[in-house]
Amino acid sequence: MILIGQYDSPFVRRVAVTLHHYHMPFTRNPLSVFGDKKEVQAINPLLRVPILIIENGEQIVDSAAIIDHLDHVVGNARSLMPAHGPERRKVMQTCVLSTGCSDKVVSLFFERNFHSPKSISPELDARLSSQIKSTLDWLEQHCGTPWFNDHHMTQADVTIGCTLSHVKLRLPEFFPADAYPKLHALSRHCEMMPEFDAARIGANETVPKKL
Ligand SMILES: N[C@@H](CCC(=O)N[C@@H](CS)C(=O)NCC(=O)O)C(=O)O
Repeated sequence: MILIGQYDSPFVRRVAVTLHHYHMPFTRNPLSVFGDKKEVQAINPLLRVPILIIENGEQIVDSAAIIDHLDHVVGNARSLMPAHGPERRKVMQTCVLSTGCSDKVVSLFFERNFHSPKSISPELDARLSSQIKSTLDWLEQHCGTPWFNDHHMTQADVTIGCTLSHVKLRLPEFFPADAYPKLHALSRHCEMMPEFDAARIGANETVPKKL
């Protein structure tokens, strides 16, 4: 399998961590949605990563669709997504909130990175900031220990771990050291796992200053 995308994307990274967790071999093509626009858009008309090319050549886009495929391949006994019931709903909802938070972090970072301070909309900045902050507050409030769902590592941990490393990288002021004690502990716990270690952001995996 080939995973396309850079690890500074929380969406690409959560796919990589999941692949490593399931011990599924893959190679990575770290194409950039900025520097390699044509190549990425030839595969995904939305010009977004991650993209996973599976063994038969099929191309799957979107981290949720990719992880759903990987979960089916490993089967219920090994899947990071509980098979049914309230636990499945909780993990699903948590992943939706965590990836939604990452969407807002990407939007706010792009807004600030690609506009001059004069042309940034303060209203949009405030809206995105409140969406990020209130979602991190919700995650903190519902976070267990040592994992989000206490004793079981699930896809919620993979996804939140990647959301948090991305917030720290792009908008660290939203995740100060003296706030969110449970999320800081979860982030440290995740980053010590070999599957997270195997998906560290490379020094050259960056976003340009201009589109
Ligand atoms: N819902 C998608 C979101 C993917 C996404 O937003 N990827 C970003 C990288 S962090 C991207 O490719 N952005 C380029 C763009 O939308 O212009 C997923 O879960 O895969």
